[in-house]
Amino acid sequence: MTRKAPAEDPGDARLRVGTPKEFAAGLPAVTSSLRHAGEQMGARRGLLTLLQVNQKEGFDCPGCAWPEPEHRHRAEFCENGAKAVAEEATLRRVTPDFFAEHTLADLLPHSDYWLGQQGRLTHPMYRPAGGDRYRPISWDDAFAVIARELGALDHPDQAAFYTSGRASNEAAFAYQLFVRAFGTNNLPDCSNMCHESSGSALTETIGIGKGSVRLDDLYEADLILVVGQNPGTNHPRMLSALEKAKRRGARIIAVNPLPEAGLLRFKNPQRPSGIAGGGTRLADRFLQIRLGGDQALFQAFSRMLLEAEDEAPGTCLDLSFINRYTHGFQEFAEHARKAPWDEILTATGLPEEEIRAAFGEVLAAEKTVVCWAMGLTQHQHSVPTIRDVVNFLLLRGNIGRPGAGLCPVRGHSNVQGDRTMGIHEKPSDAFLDALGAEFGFTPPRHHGHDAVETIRAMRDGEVRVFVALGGNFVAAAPDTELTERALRNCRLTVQISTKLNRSHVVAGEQALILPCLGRTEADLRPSGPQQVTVEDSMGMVHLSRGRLAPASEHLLSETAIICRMARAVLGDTGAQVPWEEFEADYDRIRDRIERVISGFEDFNARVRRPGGFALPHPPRDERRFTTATGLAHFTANPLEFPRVPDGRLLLQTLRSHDQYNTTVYGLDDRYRGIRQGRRVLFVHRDDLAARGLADGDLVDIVSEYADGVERRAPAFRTVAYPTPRGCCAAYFPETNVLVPLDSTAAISNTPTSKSVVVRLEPAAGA
Ligand SMILES: Nc1nc2c(c(=O)[nH]1)N[C@H]1C(S)=C(S)[C@@H](COP(=O)(O)OP(=O)(O)OC[C@H]3O[C@@H](n4cnc5c(=O)[nH]c(N)nc54)[C@H](O)[C@@H]3O)O[C@H]1N2
Ligand SMILES: Nc1nc2c(c(=O)[nH]1)N[C@H]1C(S)=C(S)[C@@H](COP(=O)(O)OP(=O)(O)OC[C@H]3O[C@@H](n4cnc5c(=O)[nH]c(N)nc54)[C@H](O)[C@@H]3O)O[C@H]1N2
Ligand SMILES: [Mo]
Repeated sequence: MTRKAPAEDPGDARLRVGTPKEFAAGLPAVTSSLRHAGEQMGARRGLLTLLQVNQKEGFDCPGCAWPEPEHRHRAEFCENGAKAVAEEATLRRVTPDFFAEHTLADLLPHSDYWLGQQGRLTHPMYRPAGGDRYRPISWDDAFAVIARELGALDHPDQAAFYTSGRASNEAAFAYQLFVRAFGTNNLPDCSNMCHESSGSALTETIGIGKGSVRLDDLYEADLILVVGQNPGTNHPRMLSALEKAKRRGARIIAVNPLPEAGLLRFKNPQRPSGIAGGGTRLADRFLQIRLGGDQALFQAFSRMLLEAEDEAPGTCLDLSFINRYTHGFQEFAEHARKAPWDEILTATGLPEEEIRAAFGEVLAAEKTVVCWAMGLTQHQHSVPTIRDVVNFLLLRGNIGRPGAGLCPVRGHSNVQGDRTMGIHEKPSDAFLDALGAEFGFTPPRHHGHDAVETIRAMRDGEVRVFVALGGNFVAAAPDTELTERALRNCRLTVQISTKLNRSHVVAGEQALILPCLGRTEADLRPSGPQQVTVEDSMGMVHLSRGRLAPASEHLLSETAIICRMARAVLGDTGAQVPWEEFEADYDRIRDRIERVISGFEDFNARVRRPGGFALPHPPRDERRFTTATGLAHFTANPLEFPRVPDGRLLLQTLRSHDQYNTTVYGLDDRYRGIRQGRRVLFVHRDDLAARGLADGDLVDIVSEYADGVERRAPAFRTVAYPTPRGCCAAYFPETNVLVPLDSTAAISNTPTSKSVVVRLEPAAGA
């Protein structure tokens, strides 16, 4: 399986490689924000739009899920939030004329960047079976097509309903209700490819799959470990929080194979000294760990904590917390004391002195927070790794008290809220009971397909209709060639989207594009302007209201699309849901959310208070652990780490500074010194030399997996880079072709996008 480079990839011609930056943000971030906004929206609309981001009366930034601070700056956004907004508020349009001019075959060779740059979708479009292009369709006819195809299935489980984490709480609640009333739990979502490992590990060990810290905890921490995360690019507003923590005396340890600019030094563009001065040094220590070595590191820390307690009993562990609130300590301690140093050193690739020096910081800190993102969640052993993070924090009672805790940093701006609303292929019985009782129907009980299982089921002809509420499934999913075949194998694919993307081009026998309003746009219904709600990474729920004029008069809100689709598909059968009322006034949806999901008492009133409200988090709020035993669980996990055959490298697939997942804003990765190109492979200089290669050579990346299928991504430019020996990095989605569908994390089933075994071959013709 080889994926050709897209037509407009500049490849050789324009790529420029400079030195990686040592600081994030500062003036270049400000100019970059304004440039992107100006290009897409014009200077005036651009500036006015940016000033509404994350204000109390404005819209929630569609960029990431990092929470808003209590005291907001006039401009509470970041460079990459600004790009996300500009991307949505663009003045460019993809009209029916565009589709009349381009067949699907014409669109296929174009890059994701080119597709996204065409602009906002304006009309519902339909590609009938056998048609070579999309043509306009009315909303009613579009819903009739969906009703016909869903009605023709032998069983509701032959359909799957994907969600990307930008959907609002109201849209997500209505969607999962529709899907369950239709009769299936096939609700795969982007979480399955993202923080599922965090959710799995945390639910097992502390009883709730969400992080246990708030912003204030970060400010009060003595030590913050930032592990497997690149906040300078992906959560830039987190840098302000780290800076504030730092000013209050926190120490920061960055654990990452790459010396990411944002982790090292930060110039806060919201303070004058940040524009002109040298900025704040963030990480006090940088552990340049090998890919997948984190479980070993946390086992080493736990072992050393136990040994320190042995040496000076009563000084290191929080035994009263352990005795009162936890389960499984003895068994864990016995196992952790034996954590083998030789394997720890191999797995981490770190010198023992460095681990011991970092441990000195751990020991000195009374209150510790661990933050993490995809560097921890997308490995085969991610769930045990995160369990070992929990063990580490439990030892010193670092869960459920101020200044300490677990901080999985979420990606999409409402991915956490969508799960709270029931977007889950494995719903709990309690949730289904409450949903069924409220709406007078019997929800299906058997679990549905997650993202990877959905691809298999489409490939095998078991799922025939695929509906996506946002996202870009074909480009975000692993094993691109296989996923494309799977989607093409469907009778019907339906994409509810704001912008053109690959999932419109690689479609089922019949395909529908249902264009929707974005977060920035006013949603006017007969009962007045509507607002939606979202939940951030720290469990705060607040309102979001767009104000811009919609990109086209033909757009519907996501919620309206779902309600109308539900009426067309379900008719008067099954659940008693007032879809018309829901569509007319989202307060009515919130009334029902309040009755089904705990923590939303008095939802409509509380969410209208400035700043919204916090959802309950029993471990954080009252050290109440909602596990089977009612206690937090220590777990004894065998040490795992990726073992790479001789001559092979371990590849991680990550984000550049100019992209939002599959949306490519531009071709630069400023902090890593890359300009005008995305087909680059970051490799250690000695690993290049060992293969007889040099910096700048053109190579094919070939993935090796037990199924014997050869997966090849051709024509990548090597960049000698400070990454650990044996580890390399390249951008997704270009490298998704290399991630085998069956290579997933144990338990969470998340594709192992951060550990793909590869070999390098000189590119054909190079
Ligand atoms: N601008 C922008 N913002 C975004 C996104 C975006 O694409 N663009 N995406 C959003 C989404 S959905 C998400 S999930 C988040 C993603 O946020 P991140 O997780 O920060 O995203 P990645 O680019 O995947 O970066 C992974 C980081 O982990 C490191 N890493 C990789 N493997 C390992 C490992 O084994 N151990 C350790 N310790 N480190 C490792 C990499 O070097 C890199 O720094 O960002 C969200 N915000
Ligand atoms: N190899 C590799 N693969 C990965 C990852 C990785 O690190 N490496 N990361 C994974 C992760 S963490 C995630 S979260 C997934 C992301 O997977 P997805 O969430 O499916 O992908 P996105 O690129 O975020 O989706 C972008 C599309 O969403 C649509 N969109 C944008 N805004 C809206 C809106 O307001 N409403 C609607 N209806 N549509 C909208 C636009 O059409 C846009 O093209 O990718 C995963 N894939
Ligand atoms: Mo994500």
